[in-house]
Amino acid sequence: MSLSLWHNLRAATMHPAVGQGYGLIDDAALVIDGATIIWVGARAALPPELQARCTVHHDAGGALVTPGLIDCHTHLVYAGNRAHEFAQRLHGASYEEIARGGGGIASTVAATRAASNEMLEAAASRRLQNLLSEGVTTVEVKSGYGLSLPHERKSLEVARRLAHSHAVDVRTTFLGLHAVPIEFAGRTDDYVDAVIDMLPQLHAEGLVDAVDAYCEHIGFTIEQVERLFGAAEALGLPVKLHAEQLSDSGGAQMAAKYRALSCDHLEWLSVEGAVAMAEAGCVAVLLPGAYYFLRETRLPPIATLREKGVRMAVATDCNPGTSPCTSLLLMLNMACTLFRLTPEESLAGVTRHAAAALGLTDRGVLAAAKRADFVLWDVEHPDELSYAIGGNPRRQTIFRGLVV
Ligand code: DI6
Ligand code: FE
Repeated sequence: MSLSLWHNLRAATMHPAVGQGYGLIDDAALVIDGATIIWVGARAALPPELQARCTVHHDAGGALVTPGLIDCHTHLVYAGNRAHEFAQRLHGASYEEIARGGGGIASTVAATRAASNEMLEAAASRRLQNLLSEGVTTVEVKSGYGLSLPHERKSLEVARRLAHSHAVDVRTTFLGLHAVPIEFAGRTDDYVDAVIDMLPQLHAEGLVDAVDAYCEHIGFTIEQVERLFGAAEALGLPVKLHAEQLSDSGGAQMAAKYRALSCDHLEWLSVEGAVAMAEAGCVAVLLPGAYYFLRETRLPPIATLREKGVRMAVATDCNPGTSPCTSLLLMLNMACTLFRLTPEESLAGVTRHAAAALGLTDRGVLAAAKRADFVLWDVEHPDELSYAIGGNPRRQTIFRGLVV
């Protein structure tokens, strides 16, 4: 069996067993067997018999290596854009007013339904390429701009197909409870029933890795989301939740009852919510792009999350309404500047903790038995990844053991 050796690199393993923060190893070596890492450590500690079995040697030229980045919250598959609403907001309209007036998510639903599979895939592919250019190797993609069985299926299929044409692993999340489509106007509970009916079908087609919902006063109530979560639980599907973004509705406590993988946004999260999340092992996915773009002023309770031991992830929330963002590196910077995360916390938020937010245990750190998804960067120290605004220091991505 042929092994490959990567050497002359500095590793930010992100592995707590290696050390606090980045789990740094200066002058590191990595041994890869096919798509799997089988050894990581200081080069001087590499067992000679293992080195002897390495038939391919890669000199990383002193680069920094990190795990492949994971964008654990995106709405990548949609048609059109909402630049006109951005302009409306600059003239004083609020996001909620635009949504109530029939714009917002509804306008993207109309555009997405009208788009052909090819158009939808091309639009998503352009956004995905931006993410990949900055070292993303796993991306989560939510549906939620279809809102009927055929259109939700179309979005999820497009998302899955992206993995065939790009060097990335795609995880799909069914977000049927994103908004009420016009054909159900005034009949929200009937729409919730319809979504509960869609779930087993989409699941049977292998299109659903997790189930999400938009729990908000302009979205769905706790009771409505609970009905869907009950159905997901019966199918053995994990759940996650858009929670406490614009108000504290107690969504986090409810999601914790269903052992949600993550609660996302959380600007209005209460202490009780944070405690419930900690007890359930639920990851807090922080979305500084949406906070920035909506010019929110209320920060997620970072100190409380830290104190209660809730793991924090960071993602783009790439969507046309509240975070038209395809730069995960920019989110690292904003997580630090806006949310006051440390650079170590930010990088953990797009690696180890992002993996946890997707229920994935085979990635997010550089360690033996993990997937060989990693990125070489032209930086000396990992702090530089969250420090810079713009610029892209990625040198090379290795996906499943292969140089991309
Ligand atoms: N995620 C969402 O689903 C909504 N906000 C957010 O952060 C809105 C998406 C949209 O306006 O299209
Ligand atoms: Fe979102």
